[in-house]
Amino acid sequence: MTDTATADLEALEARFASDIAGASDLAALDAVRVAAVGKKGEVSLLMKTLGKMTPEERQVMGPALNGLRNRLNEAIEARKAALEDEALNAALASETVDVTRPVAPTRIGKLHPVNQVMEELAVIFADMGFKVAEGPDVEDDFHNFTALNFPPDHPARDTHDTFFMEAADGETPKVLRTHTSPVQIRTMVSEEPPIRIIAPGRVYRCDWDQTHTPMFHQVEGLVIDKNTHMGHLKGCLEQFVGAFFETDTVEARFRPHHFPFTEPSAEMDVRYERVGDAVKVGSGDKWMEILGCGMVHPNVIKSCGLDPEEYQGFAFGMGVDRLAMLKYGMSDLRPFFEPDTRWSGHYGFSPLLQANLATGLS
Ligand code: 2U9
Repeated sequence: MTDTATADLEALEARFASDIAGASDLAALDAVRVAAVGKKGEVSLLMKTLGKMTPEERQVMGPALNGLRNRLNEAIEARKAALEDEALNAALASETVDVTRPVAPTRIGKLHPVNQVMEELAVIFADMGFKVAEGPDVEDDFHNFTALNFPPDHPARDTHDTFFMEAADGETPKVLRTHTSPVQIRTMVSEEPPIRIIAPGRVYRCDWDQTHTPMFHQVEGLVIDKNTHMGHLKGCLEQFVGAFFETDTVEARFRPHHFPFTEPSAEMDVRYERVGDAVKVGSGDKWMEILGCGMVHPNVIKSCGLDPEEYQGFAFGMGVDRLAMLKYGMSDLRPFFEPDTRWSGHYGFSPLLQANLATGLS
């Protein structure tokens, strides 16, 4: 009896093996799987008959059926993998993308002037050896104020100027960073000098009128080394203004100022004239304030764990939105933050043209 039964099993295996090999797609293969080893498949039904066999028959048929089921399952898996490979290769062959074809500019939109200016800044400062550094928008009091030498009663800490977040249990309240300076603090704490970084990004202040928005963009820069001095600051910033406004005739003047984080501090003005809504820097009879700067305060160097007797450096900061308005002739800040595609169509930049110093920034 078991001899005929095992012969039947061999025939059954040969039939299913041929069906598996002949399955031309995943659906056909699944149909074979159901017919063979599915719940009501032929092999499964045969396994259910084991209970009615004599112990001798079961001793032969049990392992035979188990082996058959395992071999069929393996064959099905192997065929499935082969069919999936075939499907993938067919898709890869038929769905090719020609990446060398030009993209229709209307379909990819425009780069916002703020992003364009940030790209330009990164290119100009990279040429002078600066890296771009980034940090979180939600900051703590230490990185946003204390480490930057803000006294406890400084007006910038007031809720009129700063967005405070509700404190989590047992924690001090977080703030939306009011400047990108915490990024430089984090870099000074975690990296060994020499440091040369710019920190572009969003900043937040409780202010909302014709020329102020509660979120705006800043770029700040920081250089820390052993012998960095005001001459480096002046040379670096004059080179930056010349490159940004694309002129060889930058004339700058530095007016004394006060910031808690720099000493001495200054504001830098440049000679300019208006040409329509945009400005031409390097000629004319007017002076325009362009940025704030100074030598990093020894207290700031100390709060980052560095020795102010060994290290010194300079820092600067400016508004990116204002830089964009000056260079590209926008007179109103509000549309910067409105979803008006006519505005971005007019003032936006092609994302396919990368700012670079060789062929031009914009
Ligand atoms: C560290 C040390 C010093 C960053 C600086 C300014 C001067 C500045 C304002 C210009 C217009 C910001 O957008 S604005 O409102 N900023 O004038 N920022 S020096 O000084 C730093 C920063 C970080 C560790």
